[in-house]
Amino acid sequence: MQQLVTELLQGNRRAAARLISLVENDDPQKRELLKDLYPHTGNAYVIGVTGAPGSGKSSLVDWLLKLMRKDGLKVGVIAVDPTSPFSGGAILGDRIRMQDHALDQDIFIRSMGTRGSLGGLSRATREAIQVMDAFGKDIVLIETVGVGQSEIDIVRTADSTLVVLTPAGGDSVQTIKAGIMEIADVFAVNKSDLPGSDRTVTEVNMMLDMKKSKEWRPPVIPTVSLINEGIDQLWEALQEHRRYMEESGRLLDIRRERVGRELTEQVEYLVKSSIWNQVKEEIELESLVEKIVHRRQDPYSAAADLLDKINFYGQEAEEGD
Ligand SMILES: Nc1nc2c(ncn2[C@@H]2O[C@H](COP(=O)(O)OP(=O)(O)OP(=O)(O)O)[C@@H](O)[C@H]2O)c(=O)[nH]1
Ligand SMILES: [Mg+2]
Repeated sequence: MQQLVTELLQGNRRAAARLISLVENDDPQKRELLKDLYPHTGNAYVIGVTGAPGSGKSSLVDWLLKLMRKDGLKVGVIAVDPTSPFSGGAILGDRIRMQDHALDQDIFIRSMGTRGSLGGLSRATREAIQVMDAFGKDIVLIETVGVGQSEIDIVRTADSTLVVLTPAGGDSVQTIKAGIMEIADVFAVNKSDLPGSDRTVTEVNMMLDMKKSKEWRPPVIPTVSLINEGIDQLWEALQEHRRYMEESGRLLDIRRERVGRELTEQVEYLVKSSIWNQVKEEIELESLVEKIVHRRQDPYSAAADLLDKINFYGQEAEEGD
């Protein structure tokens, strides 16, 4: 296992792929591995890309990859699809023009679905980012389909978030989910070759102007990802947001919040698993459930008894001595 970490740090792609699979599958050795990786992380800047299905996220990512590579940046891409049962590399062929990048040693692309990521896609994504970070990527792009809370959780891991909209085509932009408006640092109005694009750009700008002024006002950039249109401006806007995050201290703030959440999560995880391991060793849970379901005991006192039995509160054990 230690070997895997060494190989990753040496730039071995197979080691990277294996490590991501291990975190995805919640392998028991995962914690140890992530611990060893941690000192080698902290360099990667994470950009989230989200938007409705088919809005053009992958084709935008594809163009952005080209510009990033031109700037000499090493890039990792994680395509997260909360609606897909697939993980690994297979489906990505369609999603991102792999053939263009497959031979590029400094690009690493990985897709993640719900299968395999036991215990949460957003957690698995976070850990995959750690692997790519330690692997030496300067930028990690996370593409995620905008379908609900899950993508918002995922995007909370990003340092900058790009939201991809398309011309409203009759619908008003007012229908854009409030949560999505809140998380955007940069907007792309993609498919700007289609009618209604100018109106969408104007409406989004108006919505943003109505908001209480924040320090950072998200720019709205029309793009056509079928051809290479607006992508330079988009990359420029993303870099500007990064500069803002770094110079204002916001980056450190959000990373501090994130580390705080992760620490809390870890503590809760450790406490929970240690309690349950003890409980399962000492108590027949099934018979307890039977008792409760037949009303011979209530769940409230049962839970309290349980903790008493493992001496959770640690008191009065030697009362008689
Ligand atoms: N007219 C037009 N079509 C586009 C443009 N960009 C992408 N498309 C088309 O929109 C479809 C979806 O593009 P993708 O880049 O796969 O979009 P996506 O958001 O990654 O899709 P999912 O990952 O499935 O949610 C494809 O058929 C593209 O050809 C554009 O600028 N204009
Ligand atoms: Mg896609």
